[in-house]
Amino acid sequence: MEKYVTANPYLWPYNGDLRPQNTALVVIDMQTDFCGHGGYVDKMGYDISLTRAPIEPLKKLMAAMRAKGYHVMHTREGHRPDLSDLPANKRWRSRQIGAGIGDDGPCGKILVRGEPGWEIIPELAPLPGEVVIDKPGKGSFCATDLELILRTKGIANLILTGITTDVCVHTTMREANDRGFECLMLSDCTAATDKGNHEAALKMITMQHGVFGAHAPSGAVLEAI
Ligand code: C5J
Repeated sequence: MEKYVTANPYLWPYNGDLRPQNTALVVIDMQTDFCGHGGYVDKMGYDISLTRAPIEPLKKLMAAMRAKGYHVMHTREGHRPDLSDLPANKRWRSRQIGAGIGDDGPCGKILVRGEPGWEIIPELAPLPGEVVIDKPGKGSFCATDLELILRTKGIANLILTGITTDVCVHTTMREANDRGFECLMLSDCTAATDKGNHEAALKMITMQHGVFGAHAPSGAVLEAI
């Protein structure tokens, strides 16, 4: 029986093949560095109440999807402690805004693997056995084994959540769409450091009848599953 999420601009997934076996909830970069006090986003001077907004809806969604047996996966943006995977222009750019990646901050070295700021926040911690992807960039497919894992598990549909809508979540959606994955971004389980950018990122998805996929509030997924 076909099953769909009521989404914009089309009922998602396109083929109605929505099952726990072929669908993953991907929770992107819900780390202290992006939504905690003293983390990277806070140090840059952005309002972390914006990036914290998805926490509650995500808790509810993760519990529901886990209970139904859907795949739940997580990503963490961060660099090796020796910074050998940190491009010079990324380090330079972050220093210009006062939050140098690899430099000491209130939560340890900013965006460095193993540091307190790099950890996923405890409220949304992965459960044992859930896939966690460590990525050095914005996209979750760049320099990671995510695609291999998804293909091995037979996953075709990705429900994309986390922070930030316009940077890591959007980059991941674009990478995934180009690889043929069917993507849904959740409007209340994502957030940007700028409200206008969040809205714009959602609107971009809807162009050309869903050029990167579709978007919906998490309530629509809860209803469908
Ligand atoms: C950024 C992210 N904004 N997770 N990373 O650098 O969106």
